[in-house]
Amino acid sequence: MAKVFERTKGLTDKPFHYCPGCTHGIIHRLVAEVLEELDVLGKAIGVAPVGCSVFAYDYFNCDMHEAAHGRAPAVATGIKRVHPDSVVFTYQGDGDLASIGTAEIIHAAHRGEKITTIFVNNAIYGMTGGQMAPTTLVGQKATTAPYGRDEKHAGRPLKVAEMLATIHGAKFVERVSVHNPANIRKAKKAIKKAFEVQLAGEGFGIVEVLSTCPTNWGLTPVEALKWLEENMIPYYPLGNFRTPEEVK
Ligand SMILES: Cc1ncc(C[n+]2csc(CCOP(=O)(O)OP(=O)(O)O)c2C)c(N)n1
Ligand code: SF4
Repeated sequence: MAKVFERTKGLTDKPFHYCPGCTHGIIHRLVAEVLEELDVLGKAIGVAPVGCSVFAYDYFNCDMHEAAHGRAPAVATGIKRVHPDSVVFTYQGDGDLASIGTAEIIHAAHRGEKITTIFVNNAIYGMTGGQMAPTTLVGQKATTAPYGRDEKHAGRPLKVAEMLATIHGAKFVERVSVHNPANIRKAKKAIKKAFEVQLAGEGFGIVEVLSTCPTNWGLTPVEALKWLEENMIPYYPLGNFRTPEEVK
């Protein structure tokens, strides 16, 4: 019988530890499939963050390195400069990238480092129990904002893709979502383009992926997908903010 679907070689056999309905797993699969399709698993080096995806180093079937909280772009910079022929990526949550690691991501983009960042925005600190992140929506409840994020106190949520698109060295910037199959397909295309930008030697590339955290949002997996669509997408519009001519 003809095989119509096969598990990607880009993932190891280790079962994911993610909560039921968490979309980190989908995003892992997309990155792994892209690395396999581009035939770069043998020269890919990923940098895992601190956060729920800390064990990414066990899941991706390529060389992996762990970084201290928020420092993945700095670690990836060093790896890429020492091994310019490798394909280097970071996988980071919004607490990791948009809070403690804000300086590292802005300066990696500013320097035009030839690395690819997969930025998982689930609007909350997942691993540590649901604290407010820079990306938490106004009115959204968090353990450190029990009445919901107050704009007067915490400002508006940070739009990372829009902010990085203003930086010259950021050559590919796109925001996608994985809340339904059509968007999962678009997300994969964007991730592939971001890696192609690196392979073309163009500069820094980032894909912001809107993701769910049913556990800390206090919703079922299905409710969480709906909540993302109805609440996150209006504030975080999907789309491409920058693509170099070479990969259009
Ligand atoms: C230097 C340092 N500060 C704080 C922490 C605690 N910490 C671990 S994970 C995390 C937040 C992770 O949230 P996010 O990056 O959004 O990823 P998620 O778990 O939601 O995927 C924090 C604050 C730490 N491990 N190291
Ligand atoms: S706490 Fe949230 S982000 Fe972390 S694995 Fe569970 S659902 Fe996913």
